[in-house]
Amino acid sequence: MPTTPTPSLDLDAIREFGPYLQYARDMRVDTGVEPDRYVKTHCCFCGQQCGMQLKVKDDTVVGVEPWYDFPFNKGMMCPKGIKRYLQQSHPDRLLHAYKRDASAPSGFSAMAYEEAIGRVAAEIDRIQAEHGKDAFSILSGASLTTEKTYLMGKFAHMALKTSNIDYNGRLCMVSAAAGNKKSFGVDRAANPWSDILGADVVWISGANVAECAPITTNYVWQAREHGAKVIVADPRITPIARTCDLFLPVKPGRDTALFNGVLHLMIENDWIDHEFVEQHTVGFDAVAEEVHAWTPQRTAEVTGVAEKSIRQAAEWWGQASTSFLMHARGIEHHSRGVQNVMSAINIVLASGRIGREHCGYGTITGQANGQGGREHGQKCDQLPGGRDLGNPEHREYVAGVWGIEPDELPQPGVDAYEIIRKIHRGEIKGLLSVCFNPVVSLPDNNYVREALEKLDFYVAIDFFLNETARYADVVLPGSLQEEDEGTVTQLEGRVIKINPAVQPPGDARQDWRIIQDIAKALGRERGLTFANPREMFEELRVASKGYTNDYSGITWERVEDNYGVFWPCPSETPEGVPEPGPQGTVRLFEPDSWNPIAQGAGPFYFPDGKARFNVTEYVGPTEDVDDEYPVILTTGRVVSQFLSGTQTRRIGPLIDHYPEPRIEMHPHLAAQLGIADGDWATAESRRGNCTLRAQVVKTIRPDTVFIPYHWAGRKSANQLTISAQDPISKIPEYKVCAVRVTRAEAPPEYEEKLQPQQ
Ligand SMILES: Nc1nc2c(c(=O)[nH]1)N[C@H]1C(S)=C(S)[C@@H](COP(=O)(O)OP(=O)(O)OC[C@H]3O[C@@H](n4cnc5c(=O)[nH]c(N)nc54)[C@H](O)[C@@H]3O)O[C@H]1N2
Ligand SMILES: Nc1nc2c(c(=O)[nH]1)N[C@H]1C(S)=C(S)[C@@H](COP(=O)(O)OP(=O)(O)OC[C@H]3O[C@@H](n4cnc5c(=O)[nH]c(N)nc54)[C@H](O)[C@@H]3O)O[C@H]1N2
Ligand code: SF4
Ligand SMILES: [Mo]
Repeated sequence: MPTTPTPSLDLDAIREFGPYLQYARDMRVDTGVEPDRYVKTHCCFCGQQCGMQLKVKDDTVVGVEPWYDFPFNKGMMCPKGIKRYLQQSHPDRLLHAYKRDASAPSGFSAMAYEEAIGRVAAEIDRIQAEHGKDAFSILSGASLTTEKTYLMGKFAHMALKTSNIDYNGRLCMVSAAAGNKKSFGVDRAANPWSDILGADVVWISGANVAECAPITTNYVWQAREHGAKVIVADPRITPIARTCDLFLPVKPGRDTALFNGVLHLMIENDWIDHEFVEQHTVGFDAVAEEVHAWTPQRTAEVTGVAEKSIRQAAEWWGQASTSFLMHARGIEHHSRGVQNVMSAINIVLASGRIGREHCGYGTITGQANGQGGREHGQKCDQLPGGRDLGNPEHREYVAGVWGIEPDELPQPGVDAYEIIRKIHRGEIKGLLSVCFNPVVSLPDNNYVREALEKLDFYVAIDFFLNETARYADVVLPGSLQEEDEGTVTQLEGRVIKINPAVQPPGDARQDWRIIQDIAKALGRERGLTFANPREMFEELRVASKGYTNDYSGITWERVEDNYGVFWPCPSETPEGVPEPGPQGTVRLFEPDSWNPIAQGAGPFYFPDGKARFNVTEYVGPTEDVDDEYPVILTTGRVVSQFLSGTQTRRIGPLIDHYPEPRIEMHPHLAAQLGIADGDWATAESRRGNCTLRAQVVKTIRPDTVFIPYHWAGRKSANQLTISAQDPISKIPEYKVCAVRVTRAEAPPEYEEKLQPQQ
């Protein structure tokens, strides 16, 4: 393909200190224009994957319209989804390949695409020849379609033969995944969201539903309209908490104690479904023994929640006849995140309310493809279909599908943060990143920056030059979601179809083409010559067949015809086992359901068909407060910004909504520190510091401050956070570390940049 010559990219403004980005507000896209066509597809941002229509004119996305028929959101959207169209013709869009160039004012100059691919292949070859296969690593992402994530795993394991691939879901869904696997044997929300309607009690732990899963708010409120009691456990009175019936202001890092305390009361009052526990679970007695010590008084002391409220929560939960429990990163981003998840599941299992209409459980998936992206082989220990890279039988099956010997597959590698540590130690020399911005999103990011500077060679694939890509030797122009097609699996476990609306502009390419171009330039294109994403999906169907995440019965047509298909959806079932309906397995764990692990022995995904109660011993956060660092810092999100902000910090109307990160603190703490609303304040941990304006609000525990993490450089919350990880899931402990907070002078470097340029 011919390459258009270009001047060097004008990145002067994009600097480490509070980057100047160009804002899409300046684009004057006229949303009133009559489009050439409407494309039914889904949002590129969060895991709810709202159905929407893109308005397309002259190969440009010019606006968004509701798609009322899509059943999950019925035309509703949040501010991010409505403004997403401002990315595609954004002035910052990468239209060419770039190389690092010290003589260019921006540090980068454009290069021909083919030359860039050749350079990448040569560096991969060199590094692997000199230092071994594992010396080249990959960091991938869960905003990619499932087809691309499948390709990334295959590229790493089959073409590069490196163990070292992992993904940004390591920062997101892995505690939920591990807890679900240990309790249920399978990792997916157990129920469709329609089961929330009609639940007597809705329990929400550590999820800022209204800001981070906005459409779910509607489900919760509809349940409330029908009389449901809503319980929210969070250190902050979030917007959903303002409308709940019972608020549990849990101290960060204490959720296992809270759930153990609730189970204690359920046992004491005999609010246990004995028949279900007996028939469908194992391990209850050991858990009962563990929670025996969690009296309401002790639970209150540890969690900071009043004894009265704990008793009320246990009573409502214990006596309900239908219920839905959901949680998100608030209980999962911990060094005991998996324990927290299992302790939540324990109160669900004890109630017996799962696998039936209006009786449900679900972890709220974060990224667009946070579900599908964690299933098909881009995790460091995984093969497609949820199979294990360390399991000889699984290796044999997938190797058979790929036409290679099992011995040719590498052994499991290490998690994303450990990849960074290996880079820091000089054990890994090369990195390819796609759809991941670790400089902003990983904890203790001063360490991450040091590591990136040590790389021999780094190539990043993105459509914007994110802050990590600024460390790259070569940047390749990838595709936006609307420039490609494929499937994603949204938070209910429903596989849906992303439809292409426009072509990638300039030299930009669909990400999968770029990966295959690299494989070809390496001379390692065997198995990586797909003509389009549909071919990848067809292979994935076979590669996932017969195991937990079985997609073999799903076709793109079936997805389009049924507003999505829920996995597992086998292409054939044993004699006597009914095929799943047209929408696949909508609800998991129905009493007489069949799955490939239990083979009819019971509804859960273990050989005996029974769910597991897991003993959840309470262990506090890795770094607790002390005299030197007396305040708890917790971090998270705001409604108008998304993740590392690469995308949403470029969309003017979203910036206007929340232009700068602030340190949220209670008036009591603020008074103690002599800080008024709007004053500058410095939060300092053992790892770094950050000076931001204070936002004094009554909606947070007085012992805790909150900083949203969507900003880079000196505004990044991850300068402060700790890289402690859960020993099982390896998720970082974003939700608790210790800081001290002091009043500060305005930091001159970024005072002037408070408001985006007009
Ligand atoms: N607007 C917006 N929406 C998003 C995203 C985004 O960046 N912006 N990202 C998407 C992604 S990838 C994800 S993972 C989800 C995240 O969605 P959520 O998990 O809902 O969001 P967070 O803000 O990370 O944290 C949720 C809540 O946990 C609380 N919390 C902190 N510590 C604790 C604790 O120890 N215990 C309890 N019980 N609660 C605690 C915080 O106060 C916060 O209200 O959102 C998705 N949706
Ligand atoms: N302190 C703190 N840190 C956190 C969290 C927290 O709560 N607190 N939350 C964590 C969580 S839950 C998450 S999910 C992570 C997210 O952290 P990241 O994954 O690093 O964040 P993203 O902004 O999604 O970065 C993805 C990059 O991929 C690009 N991208 C998006 N879609 C595509 C695509 O289709 N193709 C290509 N080529 N590129 C694409 C975007 O432009 C962006 O530059 O952050 C984590 N970090
Ligand atoms: S960000 Fe999430 S809630 Fe908002 S429109 Fe997109 S998918 Fe829907
Ligand atoms: Mo996430």
